[in-house]
Amino acid sequence: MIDGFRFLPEYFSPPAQKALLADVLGLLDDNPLYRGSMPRTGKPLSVRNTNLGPLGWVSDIKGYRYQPTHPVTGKPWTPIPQALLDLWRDVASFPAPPQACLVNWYEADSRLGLHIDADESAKDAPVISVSLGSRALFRLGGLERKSPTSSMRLASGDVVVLGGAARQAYHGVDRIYPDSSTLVPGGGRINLTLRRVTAP
Ligand SMILES: O=C(O)CCC(=O)C(=O)O
Ligand SMILES: [Mn+2]
Repeated sequence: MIDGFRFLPEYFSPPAQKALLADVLGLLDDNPLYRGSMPRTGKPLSVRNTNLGPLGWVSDIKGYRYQPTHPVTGKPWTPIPQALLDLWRDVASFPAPPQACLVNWYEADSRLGLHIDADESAKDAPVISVSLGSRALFRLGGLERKSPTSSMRLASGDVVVLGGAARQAYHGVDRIYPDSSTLVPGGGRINLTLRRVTAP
């Protein structure tokens, strides 16, 4: 496994998952899920997104970027919930807080192609990911698209840390296992990724 990858199974207990999910669902009214699109082609993304925090990751025909406002409502994103800031303090080993929490909402047939998280200038901060709801088949590769990959299932409450070399590693989600959890309404999966965007 590539250096700097950490898997923290069941980091969040079932009650903590419920509380975190309630926080996130409660914030969707002000930060509605929307469907972004691929740069250049405009092809719709398979997952719907929203963000929390001072900056949010956005993808549209013009490209990938971070911005302080929701692309549909034009309003600032709501602050990142305390439980996620606590997670960052606990595992990030980074002296400044995360600036973006990307919320990915996977439905039964959603997937996320192999990619590197490359739109942040704070390259020495990890990306920390929290899974809620149905299980996912997560694929982790190396520094090149053609590097060998390995797959693992991520379940509700699991946390993954992409730090060190793994921060620049290819990764993606091949599929989810819909209805493997009843936590998320509709049997879907929510993934939350905490990111530091600018160097402190
Ligand atoms: O859903 C996941 O487990 C990974 C999400 C991810 O890689 C991303 O949002 O960049
Ligand atoms: Mn990613």
